[in-house]
Amino acid sequence: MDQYFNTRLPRDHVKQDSDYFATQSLWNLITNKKILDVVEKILGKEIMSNPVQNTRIKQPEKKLPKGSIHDGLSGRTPWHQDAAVLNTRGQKLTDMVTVWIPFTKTTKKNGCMITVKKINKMGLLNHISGYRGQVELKNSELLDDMKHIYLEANIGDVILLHKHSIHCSLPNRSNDFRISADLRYNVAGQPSGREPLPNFYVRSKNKKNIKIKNFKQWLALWEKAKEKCIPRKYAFKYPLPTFKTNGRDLSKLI
Ligand SMILES: O=C(O)CCC(=O)C(=O)O
Repeated sequence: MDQYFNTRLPRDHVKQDSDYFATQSLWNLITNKKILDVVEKILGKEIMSNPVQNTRIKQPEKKLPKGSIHDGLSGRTPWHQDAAVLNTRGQKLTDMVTVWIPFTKTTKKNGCMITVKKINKMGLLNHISGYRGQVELKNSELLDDMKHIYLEANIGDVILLHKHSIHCSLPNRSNDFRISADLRYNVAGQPSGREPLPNFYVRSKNKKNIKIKNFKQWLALWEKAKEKCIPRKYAFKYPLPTFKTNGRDLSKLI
């Protein structure tokens, strides 16, 4: 179910009938002028849609099977930096911004994201693989007791995350779904960090660069990507950022 509502192909076991959620309304959002105007202020005028995109339906935690409580999509998202879910080239070379969009009002109670003041300028830090393979900042328990900033949001708001912003999300302790999308964009010409998934110009000074112009063409890109992923049986893999020295451990930096 969660994969059915996810924008992108599943990470593993990509098959002919693998679900992903590419709809006209999502296409409209990805290419929305107001969103791109904001992204342009951060990334500049040459912008590509990045395929590390998710739509999340966070279910009330009390209704979740135990194994899903920390799984990121339907449950809590562990502390992480978004650059950590790119492949190694992407981790090194890609300037990416996340545009997080609530479809339901998002509060402390239903599992908003949180961050901590003054810890977002440390560059990429070491991550580990959580118990369900989710990407998790190493030593993240150190953040649990720090003073948190609650990124609560109303419908119509957007939250922008730098690729090195340290964040996680709280459990959904309400009785309703918490629904959101996190769209991502990168500076054109840089690796997407998830080849061969769709990475295409959405804004450029040279109009000829805008080759994907409508929902049908976008869908065709995903189908083409799927064909490439089926024989290798996965859509993406990313070695976790693990630097040789422990100087990149959160514990050495705070
Ligand atoms: O929506 C959430 O709960 C977490 C989102 C997130 O961590 C992200 O977009 O990187």
